[in-house]
Amino acid sequence: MLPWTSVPHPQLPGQGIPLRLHDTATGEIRPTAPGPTARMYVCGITPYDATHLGHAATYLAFDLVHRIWRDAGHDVHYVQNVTDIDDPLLERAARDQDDWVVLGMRETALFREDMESLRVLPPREFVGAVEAIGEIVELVAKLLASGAAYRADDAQHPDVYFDHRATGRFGYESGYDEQTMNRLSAERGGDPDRPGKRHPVDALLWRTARDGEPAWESELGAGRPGWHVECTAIALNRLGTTFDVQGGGSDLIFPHHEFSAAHGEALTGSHPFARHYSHTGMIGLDGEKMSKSKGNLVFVSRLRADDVDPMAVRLALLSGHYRDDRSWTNDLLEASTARLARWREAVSMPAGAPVGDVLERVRTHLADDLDTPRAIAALDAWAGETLNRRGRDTDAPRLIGSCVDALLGITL
Ligand code: 5CA
Ligand code: ZN
Repeated sequence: MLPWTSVPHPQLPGQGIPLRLHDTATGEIRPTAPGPTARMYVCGITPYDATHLGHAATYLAFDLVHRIWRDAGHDVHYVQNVTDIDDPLLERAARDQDDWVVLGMRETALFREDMESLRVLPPREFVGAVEAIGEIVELVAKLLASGAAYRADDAQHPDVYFDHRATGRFGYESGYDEQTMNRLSAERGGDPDRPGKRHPVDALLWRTARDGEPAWESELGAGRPGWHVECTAIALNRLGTTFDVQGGGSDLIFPHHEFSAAHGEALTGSHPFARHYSHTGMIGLDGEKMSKSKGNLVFVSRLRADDVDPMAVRLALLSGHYRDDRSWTNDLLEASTARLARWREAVSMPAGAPVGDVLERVRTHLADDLDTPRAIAALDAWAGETLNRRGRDTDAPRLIGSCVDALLGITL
C-alpha cells in the first residue's frame, strides 16, 4: 500500500541522545541500541471504522521514537501493517451491507489523511494483510512442516493452529500467568473452546474457507490468515530477525505480541523476535474506556471537520506519558490550545529567553522513555520567560520552533 506523505524534518544543532525505552518483556527501561539503521514494526489499524484518539495516541508515541532515532543520526526502517482482512471488517461490512474491500479502502484512506494532519512521519513500508497473503502462507507451511503448527482435528474445517509450546519460551513477552493468558485469549478472539485444538490457548494461523467468507487458494487449501501471523510475516520479511522495537497499544501485549514473537521464533530459531516490546497506555473519554460498545469514540476526522487545530490535538495527546492510561477531555483540548497559542506567540517574538540548555533538556527528557510531560514543561518555562520579555537572544525563537517541530512534530 502507499504510505501517507511525509513532512519536512528539520535538522537540529548538536547531537541527539540515545533513546531508552520501556520493554514489556523485562519490565525495565533499557537503552535501545540500533545499528546505523534502526528497525521498528508498529501494529497498524484494522480499517473497519475511523481512527479514534486512542489509535492516534499510539502512533504519536512511536512517531516520537522515529524522530528521536533520526535526531540521534539513525536511518529508520519503519514498517506498519493494515489488518485489511479479519473478522471485525467482515462483521461491519455485513452489518452495513457494505463491501468489505471498499470499507477497508475507505477507512485506510481516512487514516492516511488523519496521520498526515497530525504530522506523523510515514512508515517506509505500509503493508496490507491481503498483499502479504503469499508470504503468510509460506510461513504457515513452514511451521506445519516443522511440527510447530498442526491441523485442527476437524474433517470439515481442518484449520491450522500454532502449538504454543513450540518454542519452550511462551509467555516471556507478556509475563502473564496461565490463568490471565486463558482469560485474555478468550476475551480477544482466541476461540479457546473450538473443538479439535490441542490446547485452548493455541492460536489460529490459517482459517480454511467458510461459506460466504472471502478465501484465497493456497498450498494450505483455500482460506484466510490468522491475525498474529500476519504481523510475524510482514515484520520478519522486511526487518529480519531481532529487530529493535515491536510496538502497539497495551491491548496487544497478549495474545497478539506473545504469539507474533512465538511464531517468528519457532520459524527462525532466533530469539528474541524483537529487542524491545513497547506498549502504549489506553486512551479513554472522560474517565471511561473508549470503546465501540460504549459509543464514546472521538475520531480524529471528526475533530478535523470541526476545525480543531490538529497541532492542538497532537500536543494534547503528547501532554500525558505514553505508558499511562489516560483520558481525553474537553478541558485537555482547551488547555493544549492555549499552550499552543502561548508557544506560537513566544516563537514569533523578535528575541527570546536564552536557549541555554532548553534543547538539551527536551532531548534528555524525550530520550528517557519519551518523557513528554517534562519536555513540555521545559518548553513552557522558556515560553513564559520569553513572553515576560526576559530575553535578548535573537536566535532563540527560531531554534525553539525547530526543536518543537523536529522532536515533538508540532509546527508553531
Ligand atoms: N490491526 C491490529 C493490530 S495488528 C489492531 O489492533 N488494530 S486496531 O485498529 O484495533 O488498533 C490499532 C492500534 O491502536 C493498535 O496498536 C492498538 O493497540 C492501538 N489502540 C487501540 N485502541 C486504543 C486506545 N483506546 N488507546 C490507545 N491505543 C489504542
Ligand atoms: Zn499486529
